[in-house]
Amino acid sequence: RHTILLGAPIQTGASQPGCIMGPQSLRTAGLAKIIEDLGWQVSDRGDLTITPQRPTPHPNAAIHHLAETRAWIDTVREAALAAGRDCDLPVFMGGDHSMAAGTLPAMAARAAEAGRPLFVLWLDAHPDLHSLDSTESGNLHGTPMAYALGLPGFGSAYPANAHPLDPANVCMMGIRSVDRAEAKRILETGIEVHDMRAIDETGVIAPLKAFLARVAAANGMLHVSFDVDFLDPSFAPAVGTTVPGGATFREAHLILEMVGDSGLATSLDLVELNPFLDERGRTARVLCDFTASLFGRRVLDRQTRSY
Ligand code: DIR
Ligand code: MN
Ligand code: MN
Ligand code: MN
Repeated sequence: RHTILLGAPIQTGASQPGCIMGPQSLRTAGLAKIIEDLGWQVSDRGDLTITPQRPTPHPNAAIHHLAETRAWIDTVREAALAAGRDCDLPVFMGGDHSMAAGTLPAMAARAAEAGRPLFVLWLDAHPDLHSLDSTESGNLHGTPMAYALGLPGFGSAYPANAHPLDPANVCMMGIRSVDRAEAKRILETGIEVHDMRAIDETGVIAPLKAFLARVAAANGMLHVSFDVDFLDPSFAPAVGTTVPGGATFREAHLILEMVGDSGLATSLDLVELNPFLDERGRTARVLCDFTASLFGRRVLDRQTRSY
């Protein structure tokens, strides 16, 4: 099987710089070799770029870097669709989470071509359900899920979304920081949200098994969107928006192994890694380990490694 690595060093959607180094940090941590050692063919397509943008104004004055975000969305969407056509499981290396405003519509278009529904497993402290009208921080990494679902509040500032996601096909885990406008949208759309309270009560196995069974029954494609702040900051500190009480190493590991066992994943985002905030590459290596789990690594394959 074949995977394509694609870098999208976008950082203008986040609150502070550093995600521009995300793809290079994952490469330095050995991501390609780790996946190759699991028997995959790996091609690294390098990093995407955008040209400098003239600022575009928006009625919501909190918003910053709208023109850059829009340029990234268009660039990422095209390249992600091509990568999705050319391999079994592309890995999109961010970059902040606004990258997903490109990868989600691309994977939805890819699924439509294949005549299959797209499902999304969203691993994040945040639901990223803001529109351009509702964001208070103005950090556009808080908007990709709302945009991918085709929810209102984007006007023509983001490109028209030709393949909106079905909210019934989205499963969120790890959620523990939700703004008021986002909470409203969770209720309105009925998205399946397993917040940290729910995970404390039920664990990850039962809800994930049920979701994966739905994907399999529908012959769905499955995109996994992995925001570093899904993880507890105690072992994954390299992210600009840490939220205490995140997924433990063991919870995250189990989730990625279960998804790997299912063989259902057809694309992966690795986003919000800010190497400027890391401790000697620790978080990049953690991400590589979880990616390896998704790509099929199991305990008996693993070489001893300490952080
Ligand atoms: C917050 C934080 N909801 C915002 N969002 C983050 O700025 O809109 N998403 N950090 O990853
Ligand atoms: Mn996010
Ligand atoms: Mn189409
Ligand atoms: Mn987040």
